Amino acid sequence: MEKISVLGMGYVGLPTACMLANSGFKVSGVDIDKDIINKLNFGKIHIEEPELEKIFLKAFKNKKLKVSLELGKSDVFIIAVPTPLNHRNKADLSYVINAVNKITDKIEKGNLVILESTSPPGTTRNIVGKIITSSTGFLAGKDYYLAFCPERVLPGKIIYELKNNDRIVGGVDRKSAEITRDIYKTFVKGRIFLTNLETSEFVKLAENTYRDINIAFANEISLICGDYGIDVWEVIKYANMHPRVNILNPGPGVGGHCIAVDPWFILENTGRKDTLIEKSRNINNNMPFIISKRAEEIVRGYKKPKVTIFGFSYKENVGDVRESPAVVINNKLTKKGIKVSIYDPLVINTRYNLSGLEDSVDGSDLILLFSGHSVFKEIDLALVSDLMRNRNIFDTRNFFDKTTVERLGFNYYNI
Ligand code: SAJ
Repeated sequence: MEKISVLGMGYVGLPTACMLANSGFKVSGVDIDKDIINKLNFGKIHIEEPELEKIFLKAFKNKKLKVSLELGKSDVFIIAVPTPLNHRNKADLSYVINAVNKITDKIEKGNLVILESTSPPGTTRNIVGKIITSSTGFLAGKDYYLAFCPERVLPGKIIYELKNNDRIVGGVDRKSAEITRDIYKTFVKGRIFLTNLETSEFVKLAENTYRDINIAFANEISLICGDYGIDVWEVIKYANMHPRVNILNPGPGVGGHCIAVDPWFILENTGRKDTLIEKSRNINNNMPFIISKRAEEIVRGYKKPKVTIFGFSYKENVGDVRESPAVVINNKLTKKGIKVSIYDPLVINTRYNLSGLEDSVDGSDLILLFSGHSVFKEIDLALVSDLMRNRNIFDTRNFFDKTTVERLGFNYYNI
């Protein structure tokens, strides 16, 4: 197994392709987006991620990684394309299906096909495997190898986690899982466990669903604490001192393409109703509405109010705004006739109108801290306070120090 094609040059496919190339494989990175391929061929990456540029340039300059719109023949095909949610909360597998259709033209006996894209249980066997069999007559485990090897990396720490996290590989048979393990073992320092296809698909979904439910619990108790006039952050801090308690943080909503999506994939094909999983999703989805309502209440009474959102990406220290609940908050406030300005120095590619720090706070009545980027710690709040019309901070992440901002004359509101 020398030649590997990675289909999908996104935030999982590109780093994985670079790692494999730097481990000595001849890697071909394939994407359907011309702009991405052109940019990569110019030696530039299209994703903001620490260390990624360095490992990409190494692989690219050594000619171990080539990128193209066309898929060629290969020993291994890794599918790392998006699996978004459609409007009925079901997995949109169209990118996976397109990728598999391309593979069916090139696959030969003895090749290995690996699905990395997070998918509902059964996808590797019943979608990937079935398409290959119906187009080529090849049987998984007999004529070619088939595996599921989910990514588990955290945006912002992708390169570190690609190397160091444990991996759970599912194979259609033992041999498929073993060959996959041997390929990933060339760069993974973590442990690699082998199981069957459906178990590894489920494990990936269970991890993200567990996190979603934990955050939903944090969000729910934040609302209940509000009823009692108790500070939820203090409650969580003390509760987490118990050796078997680890409550996550409440926040203005759960975004990104994983935690807000994967719980629906777990439920897909089961027909189960009234689940804890669905309730948690709804609690988290409701948070941006609760936050925008509260912001509206804070500025009620001001003439032509202006709100400044600090941090527009779906979470701290990343520049990714796709599926960011900040978008919901922005839309809600704008619809209410409130002027919204957005300051996020990490966000580069967006159709939203972003402002520099001074413009964004000039004449503002409220700073709504949405994502707690570390760089915000360096903001001169005294200068900001001079520029604002009314001094209010709504800190949805417990990011600022209450005493410090109050000393500067701000009214401080927490979640
Ligand atoms: N959030 C909270 N409270 C918290 C933690 C997160 O409100 O205590 C919010 C964040 O602000 C964000 C959302 O949840 O909007 C998701 O952020 P995240 O940091 O929890 O997760 P992702 O989506 O960036 O990455 C997750 C990771 N999964 C787990 O930690 C179980 C990552 O390891 C996965 O590889 C990734 O999903 C994925 O691709 O599936």
